[in-house]
Amino acid sequence: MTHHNQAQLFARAAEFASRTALIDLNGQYTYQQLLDASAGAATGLLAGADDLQEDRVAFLVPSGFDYVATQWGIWRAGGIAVPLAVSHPRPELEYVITDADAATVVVHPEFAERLRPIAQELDLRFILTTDLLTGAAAPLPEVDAGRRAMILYTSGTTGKPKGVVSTHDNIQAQVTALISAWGWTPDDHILHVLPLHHTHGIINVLTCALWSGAICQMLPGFKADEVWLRFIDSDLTLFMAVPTIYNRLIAAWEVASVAEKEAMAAACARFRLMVSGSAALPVSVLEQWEAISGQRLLERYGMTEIGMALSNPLYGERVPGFVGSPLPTVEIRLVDDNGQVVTVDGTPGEIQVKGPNVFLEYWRRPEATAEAFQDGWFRTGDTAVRENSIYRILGRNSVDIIKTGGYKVSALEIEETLRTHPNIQECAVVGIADPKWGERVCVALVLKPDHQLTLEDLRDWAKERLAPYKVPADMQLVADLPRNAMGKVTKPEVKKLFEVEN
Ligand code: MCA
Ligand code: AMP
Repeated sequence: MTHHNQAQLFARAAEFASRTALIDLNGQYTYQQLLDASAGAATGLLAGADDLQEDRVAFLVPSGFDYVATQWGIWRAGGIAVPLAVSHPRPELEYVITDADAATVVVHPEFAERLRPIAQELDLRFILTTDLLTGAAAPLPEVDAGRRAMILYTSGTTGKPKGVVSTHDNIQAQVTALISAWGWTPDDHILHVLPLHHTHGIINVLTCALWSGAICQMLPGFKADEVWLRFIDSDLTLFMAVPTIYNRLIAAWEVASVAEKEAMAAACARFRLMVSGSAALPVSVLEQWEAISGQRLLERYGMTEIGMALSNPLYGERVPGFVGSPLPTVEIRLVDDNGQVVTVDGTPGEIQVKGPNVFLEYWRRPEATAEAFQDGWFRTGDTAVRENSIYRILGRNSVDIIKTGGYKVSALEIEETLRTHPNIQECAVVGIADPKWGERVCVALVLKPDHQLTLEDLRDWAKERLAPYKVPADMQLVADLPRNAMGKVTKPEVKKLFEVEN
């Protein structure tokens, strides 16, 4: 592979210098301001060195200009960006910082006290964004695009989340495929409401916008009423979100007045494209949204390890329930249970992916990386079927992977944490189909003799240890967990405990 310089994103930004790049709660920023602040940040991070040489820099910064300037600063200094989630409690943050073996943490003052104790305990360099982003710029290194750029943590079927390492080339391939497929131009203006520790928010929304010379308007999180206001008040052309968010926008529309509904519909009519992904889009949601907004959502399929892989067309028919066909430069094959490549339409198989978009490795996990590939193809663990050249997702290979609110969570990881609760003897976590969340996290518990536990107490306890989307939404107390003849917990039986309830 020929490697070019990582600096392409920044060279492009220089061409758009005087244009608006970002809008956040504090104001508007041009591409030049982003270049200046990130050069200062890079210089500060380098602290006299020539190149960070892939040192990991973890950063906890709310959505907005400071987040992007920090991310760009890390890249321009030759570091690996490790975004931390503002919603995470201390143990989750500590896990990511430790696993990534970060030497430096950059933190916005709002979150300083959450990270300071961790930085002290681990003896890390601790920098406030207020200091980093105002520094003067010195010459910066040339960074080869084949180098590691980012680590995103993703839950898997085994234990703790793994760090997905993408190179600058991977990011460029992921971004440019989407820009060409979805027709991004400098005239686009997107509203960003997604978390910034996952691909959807970082690549599909933020980096595609900035690569294109477009405007990215960043809100610090999703609130349905606020989003409707922005739809009405801003000249937006694009919106991208998870099905749970479209659900909530529909719910807010339902309680609006007739006049408000007219303004909402008129606002939506101005968009050129709205996209859904990260979890299956129920056909009912697609239909309701189309009735409200006049927009037929473009559903696409992706994964942290590969960026986006399959997409419905920008022009042409978007068939409800289908995720379309391979994006430019992405190769897809389906492989059946016997490891054979599926050649006939209508036969289900595991989606396997090849192309410049596919990640480099799981951070410091060579065995997990090797297991994730079959003959050079990345094994997604998702099953699909192809019909008339377009793909439909059928489900996942593992019951222990749950998708809730667009977040991928591991049942085993949650169980591991819950088992450390002093009142819990045994537990089994399952994902139960849910109209709001796609799936919701539920746990069957066996308590220790003579111990009690309410759902509220369990949730309070879990919130201090797990990301909010991993905290069980529902629980059932049982005398024993259902097991098969081998003594293994039977998850389908556990699921029935909750499904009866519905
Ligand atoms: C939060 N709560 C939940 C969940 N999440 N309850 C059940 N299930 C959940 N998943 C609870 C909270 O604990 C809280 O309860 C109450 O709901 C409100 O919490 P809040 O934090 O306000 O929720 P929210 O912020 O409104 O979250 C909803 C959301 C969010 C905006 C839809 O889940 C979200 O941003 N999802 C997007 C995730 C995403 O970007 N995924 C992309 C990764 P209490 O009141 O008791 O405290 S996937 C990806 O990148 C791949 C590549 C791809 O294909 O895109
Ligand atoms: P993550 O690892 O968090 O990036 O999540 C990737 C997973 O989300 C995929 O492996 C799928 O299971 C799921 N996913 C993403 N997009 C879709 C979609 N359009 N339909 C169904 N599942 C999806």
